Amino acid sequence: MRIGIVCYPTFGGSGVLATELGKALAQKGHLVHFITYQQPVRLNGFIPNISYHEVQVPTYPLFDYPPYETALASTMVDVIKNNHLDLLHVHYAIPHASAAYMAKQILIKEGKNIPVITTLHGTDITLVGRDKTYAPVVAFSINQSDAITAVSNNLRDETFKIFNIEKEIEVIYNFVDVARFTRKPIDAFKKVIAPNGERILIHASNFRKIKRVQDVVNIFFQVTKEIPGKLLFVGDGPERSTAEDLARELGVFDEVRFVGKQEQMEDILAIADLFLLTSDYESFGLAALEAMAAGVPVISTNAGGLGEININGVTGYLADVGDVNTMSQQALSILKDDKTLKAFKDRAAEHAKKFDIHNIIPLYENLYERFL
Ligand code: GMT
Repeated sequence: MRIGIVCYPTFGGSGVLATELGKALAQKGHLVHFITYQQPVRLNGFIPNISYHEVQVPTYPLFDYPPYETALASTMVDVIKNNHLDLLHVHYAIPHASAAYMAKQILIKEGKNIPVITTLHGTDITLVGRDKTYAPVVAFSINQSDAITAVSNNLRDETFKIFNIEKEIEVIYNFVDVARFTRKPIDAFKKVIAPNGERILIHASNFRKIKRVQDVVNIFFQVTKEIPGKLLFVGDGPERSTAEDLARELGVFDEVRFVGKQEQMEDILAIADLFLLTSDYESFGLAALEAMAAGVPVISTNAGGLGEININGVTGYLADVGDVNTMSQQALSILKDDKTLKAFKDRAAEHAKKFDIHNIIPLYENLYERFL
């Protein structure tokens, strides 16, 4: 098949997922064309069967806001026509679903009906999409898609609650390449981070408000009152300074490392003992799944779809949003002895296999085939 993929090229979960999907499809022999405004971060190195088309947005003194969506729709038309694409798969509704609708209508006038599949990822519905500034366009363009998928049952249900959706929404869970995340820890790296064998706790996100990174610091503070630990913060974003300030205030700053945006998550996760995800909402929590695939148990909130991947008492624990006391106790109960920790690690790794890339990619292929 010749497949166009549209996504955000950044470190966010939707872009990571879309890029990994494209790479996996290309490996299976499909021809994949990425259409984005920048090279996606996980699209590194030359991969046969993959082409990348950058959306150029020419500016003009009249434009306070260069019209990205118009440029994107025009690029879609160009790429679909010149590469004879069979379908277009857009990730994150805003503005990809409406740009795809525009491209589809243009091509219909030229005698080509390109199927459009929209995958909903989370904030495109629950946070940004529901804002009345965007909602009518989001609802309309989702309804105009030939197929709609959501990354969890929770997101599917939320979408039906928030919008008047006239079509079925299929749930296709996010996936992880388990083989890639099954790594032996690099001892030298572990020694640098935790020279005295401290437990290593980790959080990875875009540090937006919704992630509640202050809760991560508070949990770490409570844990290290009882056992020695180090905290790794991976990623960057607006709330980073909040986390830094709180770590200083609580006197744990020296035990915390901010390692910034990282591509080699598998190497970092390989040395970690516990992943913390304290979000107000997660449609899925791809970062937590990647942690589990690397054998790292997860303490998370029970918000959104997190309960669909993190199994309470098995792969980690879940607690109410903001309940840092419970999450600290849960963290301690996992980290308290090597035997318990090992049992949680093994079960997390085992459970992640359910979401292995090899199980999920065929679900997308089956969906595509229905439109050919
Ligand atoms: O979490 C973010 O802010 C990034 C966002 C994105 O669109 O990249 O992540 C969303 O999509 C991921 C991939 O499907 C999910 O794993 C995340 O849970 C979801 N984030 C939220 O729902 C807040």
